[in-house]
Amino acid sequence: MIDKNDLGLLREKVIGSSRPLFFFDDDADGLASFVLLYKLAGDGKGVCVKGKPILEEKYARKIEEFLPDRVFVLDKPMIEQGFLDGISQEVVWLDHHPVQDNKKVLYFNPRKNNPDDDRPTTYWAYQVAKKDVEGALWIAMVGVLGDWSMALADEFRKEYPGLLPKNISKPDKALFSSKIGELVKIINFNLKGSTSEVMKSVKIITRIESPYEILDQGTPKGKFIYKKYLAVKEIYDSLLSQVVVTKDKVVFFKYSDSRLAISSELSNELLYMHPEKIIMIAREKSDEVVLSVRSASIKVSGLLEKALVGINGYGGGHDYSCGACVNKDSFGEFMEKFRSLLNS
Ligand SMILES: [Mn+2]
Repeated sequence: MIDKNDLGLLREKVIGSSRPLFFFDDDADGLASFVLLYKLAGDGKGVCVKGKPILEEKYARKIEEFLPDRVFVLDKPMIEQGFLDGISQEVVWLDHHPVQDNKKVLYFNPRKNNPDDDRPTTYWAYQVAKKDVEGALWIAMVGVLGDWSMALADEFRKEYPGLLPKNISKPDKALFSSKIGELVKIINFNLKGSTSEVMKSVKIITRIESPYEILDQGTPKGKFIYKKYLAVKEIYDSLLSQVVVTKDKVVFFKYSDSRLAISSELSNELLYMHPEKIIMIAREKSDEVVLSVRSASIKVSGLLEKALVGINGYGGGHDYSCGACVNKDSFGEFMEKFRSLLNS
């Protein structure tokens, strides 16, 4: 966990910034932690870091543009050391992925004290912001649940019983059969598309006060967010309807859409619908195939790692939820190896 003293220090760093710049991951956990700390600071700017799990050195140019007095990095698993070495401002990093050993950064991560405590970034941002930020709980729940954690479920249920019914205790059920789960999907779909589109949604989300503005489309801001969700959902649902499930242990589906990366959402939902299967969703992107793999019972990351040996590609992730990027020409060979490992 992150102890009280460290949370207090993190809070001081946020409140004590007059022009903070926040880099955050491009998912619900990244966005929600940004919204909470941005509201706590009362000022600043957010940059959604898409595509890679690492904050690359090239992002330092954002600092030259904005000239912040302090820099925050939220929910990014890694930071390129060159980024930290190249800037003079203090960098504060809040994350919950495996612990890194970068220099020149004030690093908050619950795994430093306990490797098994991987409660989402938003959970910690909420502990820091909840006293001062009105309506912090619903946005916090979106971020936490977006990372498949129920860490705030009891607190949330008390305030919003209609959005998370009592009988739901597992994150997959919450994600795919409750109103708060739909809200996670709405937020995630608003993070798809071009950077300028995403930043427009992000700006609007920071100004939304209640989840019902979005769910019931009660205000123009809520309507905007919901409309963007529907546009992505149309593509998503059409892809979902093309997936063929047979007796095969593996559900494999390949699509090519250069604009929208929605494999992770597709594979999560397919696993919820078919928990006995291994889900493999592949997206073709120029000369690469980006793959998302899920299973409820088989440690697919081990299989993935072995299948990648000698293949032009790389991958990683969690035991039951991982991904890879494989050269188009090697993909057939990779799939053969993966299947033979699965059957042995
Ligand atoms: Mn996260």
